[in-house]
Amino acid sequence: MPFVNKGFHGRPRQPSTGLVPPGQYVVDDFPVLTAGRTPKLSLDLWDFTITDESGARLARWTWDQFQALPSEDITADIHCVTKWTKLGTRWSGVSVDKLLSGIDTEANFVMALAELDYTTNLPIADVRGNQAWVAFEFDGKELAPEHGGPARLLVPHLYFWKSAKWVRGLRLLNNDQPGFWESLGYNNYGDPWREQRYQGD
Ligand SMILES: Nc1nc2c(c(=O)[nH]1)N[C@H]1C(S)=C(S)[C@@H](COP(=O)(O)O)O[C@H]1N2
Ligand SMILES: [Mo]
Repeated sequence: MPFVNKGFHGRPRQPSTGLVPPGQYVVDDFPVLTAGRTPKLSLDLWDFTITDESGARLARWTWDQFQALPSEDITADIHCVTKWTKLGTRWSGVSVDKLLSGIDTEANFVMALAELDYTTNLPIADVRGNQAWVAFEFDGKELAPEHGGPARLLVPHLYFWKSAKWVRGLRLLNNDQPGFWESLGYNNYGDPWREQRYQGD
């Protein structure tokens, strides 16, 4: 029987695949991995912007405007490069497809920009096609600060360092550039199914 769970927002959820990528082990808890401290963010000052390569603003939402966008429930398996996998995590968020829908761009890559200068780069194709969200709820509750609240990127098909916590925007890039971990020797793409942990994998 297909698993269809009507969530709070009335959309069907995708089930966990139950599959575990090579070299990973399954955890029940939700580890916190942060390089540095947890920023304190005021929702009054929060915004999410999409900029082009020159930094020109293409779109901007305040917290209230962002909350008014159509959101989706997502169930996904997440895989950290430090080898833990958590199956069937449940989120709510706005798809990046929705955020990019009004924007005409030839960009091939995006840089996710987060608080405290955390960045991570992705091909734009990997944040399109219902594969990436800006998530603001986890397990039916507002996203906890240590897990990236008020909002984080969620790109579950890549290693979890691509899911930038405290994300504040996307910069559209014509040419790829490494983000924070990518410039420290982690793989540029980070496909857990091909075990792309480090440069050269
Ligand atoms: N802004 C920011 N985002 C981040 C990180 C970080 O240090 N800063 N760590 C990344 C890594 S390596 C992982 S595994 C996940 C961890 O998310 P969690 O703490 O919610 O488990 O966040 C990713 N996003
Ligand atoms: Mo990680």
